Amino acid sequence: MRERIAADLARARERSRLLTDAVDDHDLVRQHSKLMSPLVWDLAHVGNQEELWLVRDVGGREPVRADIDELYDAFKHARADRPQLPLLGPAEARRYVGEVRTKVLDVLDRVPLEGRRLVENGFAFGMVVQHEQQHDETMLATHQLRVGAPVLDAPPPPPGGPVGPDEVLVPGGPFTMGTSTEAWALDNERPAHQAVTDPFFIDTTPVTNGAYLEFVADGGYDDPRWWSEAGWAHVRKAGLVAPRFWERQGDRWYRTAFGVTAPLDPRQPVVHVCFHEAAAYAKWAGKRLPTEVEWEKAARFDPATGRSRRYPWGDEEPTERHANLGQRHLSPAPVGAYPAGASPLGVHQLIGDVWEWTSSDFHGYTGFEVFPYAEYSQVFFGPEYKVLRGGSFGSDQAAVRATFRNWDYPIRRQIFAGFRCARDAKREELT
Ligand code: AVJ
Ligand code: FE
Repeated sequence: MRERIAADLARARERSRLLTDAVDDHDLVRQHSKLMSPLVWDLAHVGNQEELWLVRDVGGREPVRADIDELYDAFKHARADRPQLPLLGPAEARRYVGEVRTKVLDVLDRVPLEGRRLVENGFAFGMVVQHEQQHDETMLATHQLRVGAPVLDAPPPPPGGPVGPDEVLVPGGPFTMGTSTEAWALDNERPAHQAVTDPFFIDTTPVTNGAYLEFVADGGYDDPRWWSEAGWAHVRKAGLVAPRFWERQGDRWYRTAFGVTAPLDPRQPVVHVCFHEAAAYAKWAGKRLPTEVEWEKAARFDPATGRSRRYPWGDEEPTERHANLGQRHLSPAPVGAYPAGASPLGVHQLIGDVWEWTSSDFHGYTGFEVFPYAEYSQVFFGPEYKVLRGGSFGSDQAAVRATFRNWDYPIRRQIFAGFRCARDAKREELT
């Protein structure tokens, strides 16, 4: 287990380093969007959380820098205000995270991984790995918002392929949702419990750019019929006409990703849409967004055994054959690119590619217990946030599984979010 933890910590740090070494000091300290922190804040914040949990709490060691806790406490300063703080500069931040990591590797060598719930199965280390990987995805989103010459490079995703029918029927009835056994699952994924759905249809793939373009071309953004009241108010006020980073030149559409503008790929899942856009498209298509319960059932339920899997393809960890994860590619992959990652019912690309908006508000499951701190999940429970599932091409495999829950405001578009549609099954469609 220690080796695996050390490898996961190293992979996260390699990614953080790549994302922060890619730009010069000026781009590291400046704010690329009011929605995001300066990259140099993310870097030192990752180190500070690692220090708080692993050096001080788990390791019982002296603080490395007790004087900077306040600067890197996400609840003390809004993202928009962070550039004005007396932050560690690029060289200092790099030195700080390195010093913390050296101590953490020593703690990892010496501390018993049992006897205290926080360290059982390496949980605290797993939490810190996931935290760094989540910030690596946030930093990738900052890169997407940055204006200037491209600095990131990665091979294109694998080609698309056949995906079968447009939608599949998920049988009604109970299934096991959430987990009580996944070692590194976070508090909001717990506990395992029985959830029940009616039979429903869910799309085999995320909604593609090509399909979404039909909604745009049909005047979808100008027609209040498709939008909720809040969605319509937002689309008008914000002046939305298409997904973020789309641009029309004559009668052709282009998309800019990480500084590169290219013709829209009609087979790739749409990305950078807000919840309101997703819900409006679904209504226009005669469908709706899946609930979070439906999404998880489609992703985990194996009708042959009645069991819930860890991932759509089974219980094995993702490989590059299963899902587009880990920033291996800098875009979603075309639909059908991951046949090995499909669920037993034939639903593709649930994990990776794009986060998928669901219609559900973010709440704790029945039996939820804060662990180990309320500021990870509990303070966000309530109707202001919508749940997203499945991870994106920017998410690392340590920080996604079929029980993993993400959340954001329904107007946000900077995250790598798309969606798929669902609909109720009619009586005559049940076999
Ligand atoms: C789970 C992605 C919503 O970025 O706000 C990072 C993850 N929590 N540091 C976020 C997180 C604390 C969180 N999300
Ligand atoms: Fe954080």
